Amino acid sequence: MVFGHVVIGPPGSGKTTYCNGMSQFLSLIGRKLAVINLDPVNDELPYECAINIEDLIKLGDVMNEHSLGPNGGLVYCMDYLEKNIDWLESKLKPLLKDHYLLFDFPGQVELFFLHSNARSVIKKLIKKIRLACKW
Ligand SMILES: Nc1nc2c(ncn2[C@@H]2O[C@H](COP(=O)(O)OP(=O)(O)OP(=O)(O)O)[C@@H](O)[C@H]2O)c(=O)[nH]1
Ligand SMILES: [Mg+2]
Repeated sequence: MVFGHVVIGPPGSGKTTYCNGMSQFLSLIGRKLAVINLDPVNDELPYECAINIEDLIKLGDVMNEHSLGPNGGLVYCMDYLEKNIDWLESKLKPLLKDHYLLFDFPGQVELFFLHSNARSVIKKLIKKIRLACKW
């Protein structure tokens, strides 16, 4: 069984702060943990990041190459992540045995409502790594 938190919520609601605090707490109680940053807008991460979406795709590159603004660029990045979910799976594989996983998601509402690509990424994660989820 894989344990972890998929941290979602409105912009600025404290998702990254929560991941940072929870990672400190888990470290203190001796748990192995991995924080997975899936927010391409997270510039300065306060936590040590095991997997970073920036290694797959960079928002700045997307905005330049496709003449998109930050919101359109973010939608593009999440589409790209969904289409390349194998990249994430392969990075997660070595962590699944004994790490507690914290997924830091972006907060833009359009990712969850107008477009469902972030929702689809979450569904794929839950299915593929059998992450038990409590909403
Ligand atoms: N007062 C207070 N401030 C908080 C709390 N959690 C986070 N903050 C502050 O709120 C701001 C946003 O926090 P983040 O953790 O970056 O929020 P986020 O949800 O990751 O933001 P996005 O990734 O931009 O959607 C920061 O300045 C935090 O210091 C909290 O529980 N109380
Ligand atoms: Mg954040």
